[in-house]
Amino acid sequence: MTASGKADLVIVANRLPVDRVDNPDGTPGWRRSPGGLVSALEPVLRANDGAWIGWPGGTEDDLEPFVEDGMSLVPVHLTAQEIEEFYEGFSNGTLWPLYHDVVAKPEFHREWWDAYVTVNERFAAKAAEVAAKDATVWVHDYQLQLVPQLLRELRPDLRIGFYLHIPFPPGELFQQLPWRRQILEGLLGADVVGFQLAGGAQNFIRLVRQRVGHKTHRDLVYLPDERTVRAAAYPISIDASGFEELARSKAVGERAAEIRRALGNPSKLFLGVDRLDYTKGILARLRAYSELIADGELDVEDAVFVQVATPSRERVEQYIVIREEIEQLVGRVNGDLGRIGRPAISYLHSSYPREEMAALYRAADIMVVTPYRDGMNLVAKEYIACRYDGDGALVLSEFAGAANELRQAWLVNPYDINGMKQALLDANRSTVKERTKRMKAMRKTVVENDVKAWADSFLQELSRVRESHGKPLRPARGS
Ligand code: ADQ
Repeated sequence: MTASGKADLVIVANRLPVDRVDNPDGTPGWRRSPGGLVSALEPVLRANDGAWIGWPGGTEDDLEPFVEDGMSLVPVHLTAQEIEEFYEGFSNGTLWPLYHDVVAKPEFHREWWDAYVTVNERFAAKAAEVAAKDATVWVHDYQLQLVPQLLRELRPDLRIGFYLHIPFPPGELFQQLPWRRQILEGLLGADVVGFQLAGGAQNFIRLVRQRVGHKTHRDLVYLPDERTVRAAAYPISIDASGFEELARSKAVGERAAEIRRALGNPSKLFLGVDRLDYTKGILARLRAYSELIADGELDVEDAVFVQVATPSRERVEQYIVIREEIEQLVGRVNGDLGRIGRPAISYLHSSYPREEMAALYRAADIMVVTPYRDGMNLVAKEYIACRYDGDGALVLSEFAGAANELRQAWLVNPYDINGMKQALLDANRSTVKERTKRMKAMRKTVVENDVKAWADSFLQELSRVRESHGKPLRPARGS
């Protein structure tokens, strides 16, 4: 950010890339959140005097812009009622289930929509205030789909990009939304609308043609004011070399061995790692695994399933229900099938630092990722990045965006319990030769297409549109 408080690159996301912590002296402070998005965007942010606009979490309303870890951060305030109606309500009770194949029933409430509009207006106003003349603004995710259009009305000089991290649904589902047209028009305020998969981009283009009536050709939408909007796929990835480096470290290697020891040195360790969300298919995979034990195909004496579930959206009703269901299933399975010191499922409801995640990935023989629908799923890619030894098996849902790239995984349909049981067995019985062949191919994909390549390709596309408009982005040093 320049002395005038203006930035040439502005990231707009629901959350700021930092979490509130208490300093040792008791005063409140900030800690950088661990996500890959932050590490991908930080170098570009630095190279372009960038700023990041987002909600800091909580309801404090007196936070001024601040610098943390070299990043200029601009807080947007939410009231307790807005957290309920905009965040828990319209974002996570309406859009999240609607965009994930209605795995849970979306709720439509007019007051939630009103809060969504109000909060999107606040984010747009803040971005308009912070962006320098001809700056580039990159808006992220389903909570902020109205921001591109609102911002364009305030600041027609800007280059605006939007990226959706979750799937964009087929028209048959999207059309349930009472405010479908407003969302489509909101997104059309961007110059480039990015999706995880080509299918999402095509769904969007088709809906724009049918519902808004604009002309389209391939991945372009032609607007009456002569502007064009590009809608295309930019599959997100991870900091692959960072994860590999962690996994190779002595400390992580030792911790991986310690984890296996603590579990009684099983000959096979199955692992699931997810945000505790009903889209992730946690129940179905644990059911499939427990049936294999009940059938005598696996034995608790030499196999264990470790399921790590990060607490998430804990005040939303559907999340309270799924948590109870998982806990009941784990209790029942362990009660029925476990032995002393040998639970069938080791269940952890907790969040861990990256080092511990890398150690879990290193320790796991079979990584099980079975969402009913997932934009990408970074856990699958993180596991691959950590298996520098070339071993390890990935069982992956066809309905995760990652399945598009990781074709050599054991692909499953999470609705088909028998099919999942078979895939778990096949992965379990595979030879080292087969596993390393598959892993090698998947590692090539993940290493060559990391999160930096993702951010660069999106921003490059954005700087190509409206060539006459604005300054080109300065690439990060070393790229
Ligand atoms: P998520 O739904 O959150 O992301 P995912 O892509 O798997 O799903 O990312 C989860 C992240 O949280 C991973 O980086 C993982 O390491 C971390 N994590 C999970 N459990 C953890 C734990 N117990 N402790 C610490 N960290 C944990 C959304 C979309 C995805 C899309 C991403 C990025 O739903 O489809 O891949 O955004 O675009």
